[in-house]
Amino acid sequence: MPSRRLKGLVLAGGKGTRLRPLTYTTAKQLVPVANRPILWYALDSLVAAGIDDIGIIISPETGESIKKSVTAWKPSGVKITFIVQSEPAGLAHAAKTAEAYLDNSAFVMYLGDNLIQSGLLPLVEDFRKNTADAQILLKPVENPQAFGVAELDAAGQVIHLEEKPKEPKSNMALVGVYLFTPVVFEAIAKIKPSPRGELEITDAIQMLITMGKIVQSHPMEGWWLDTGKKDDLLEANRMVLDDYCQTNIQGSVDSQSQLRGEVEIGVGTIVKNSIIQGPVRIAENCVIEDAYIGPYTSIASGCQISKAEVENSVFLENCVVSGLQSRLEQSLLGQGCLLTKAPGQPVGYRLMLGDHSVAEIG
Ligand code: TTP
Repeated sequence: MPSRRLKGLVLAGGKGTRLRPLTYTTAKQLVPVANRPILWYALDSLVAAGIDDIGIIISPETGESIKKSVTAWKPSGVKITFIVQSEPAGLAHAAKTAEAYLDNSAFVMYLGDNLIQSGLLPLVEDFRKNTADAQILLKPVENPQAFGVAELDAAGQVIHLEEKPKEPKSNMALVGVYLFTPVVFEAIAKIKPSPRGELEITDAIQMLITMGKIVQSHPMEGWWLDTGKKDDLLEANRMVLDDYCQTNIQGSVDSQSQLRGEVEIGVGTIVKNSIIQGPVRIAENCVIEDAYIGPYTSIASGCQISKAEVENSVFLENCVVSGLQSRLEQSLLGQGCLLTKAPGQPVGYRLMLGDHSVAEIG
């Protein structure tokens, strides 16, 4: 049997409501993890699995910024096609929007805000050669109510799937990477929007099972993170720094400073009288002075941190953090945030937060 042609489909549209206020100005797939946009990890993963024809679903609102970022990522030899989804009407709707691009090819659908540790190559190779109509990845989770959940029979076959069930029949969640043949479009044509108004991919896969199609499932090795919320994003940042951060000092570090563990410092960054305890990634043109930067912190370019302690956090570009009384931890700062000591002797907190900002103050 000849092996199947396989394209990639990355979903980078959607609303990103759970990452507001960042997603008022940034597509959620472009929020960085260890100083690289989340989306780049999905693209890398597809390319590493031998897929060189990739469609990317974009929304009218954030599509241009996704295009710009993909141009900055793009390795040679990969064909990229952008497909606009007019409204975020669900994962199955996004797949349907790409039907013409996919042109009867089997495909790997990858949620652009998901990160997985293990390589996709064995899975993709297997799917190229076998006769399954779809292949899904499953992973045990602690809170199955928040995911698409699979019920398996004694032999491990998927017998039923449900999106965000109130009473989950198992703790096996559907990972955000799926392999489909074009028969999935027949299933999508038969499903109706869910109570939240979306065409759910879980319902489409359930429909494939109802139609008597072969849906194979595989347990997933390694970590999988859906970065849709702040704490998940910080967790992804921890995992990626643990796996990939390697000491590389391109900026300048004075003799009063100490670097411990794996620390990356970008070109033009100046570190003075500070302790940096890796794994930590600091991008270009930052100034770190009289500061402690603790493990699992990623700092994007142009940030200035002085007289402050920071740990387990992600800063986007051009943040200024100085004169903090307590350690800043588990924090996600958007571009250009200013966090400084109030002048004089303040008696309370002084905040200017964007809509849907979150401040947990001790
Ligand atoms: P979700 O995280 O399920 O949805 P969302 O982006 O709307 O986020 P939120 O729930 O916080 O409002 O989406 C998973 C991925 O799929 C993400 O990269 C966005 C993308 N997506 C689309 O491309 N089109 C869609 O219609 C939807 C719902 C999501």
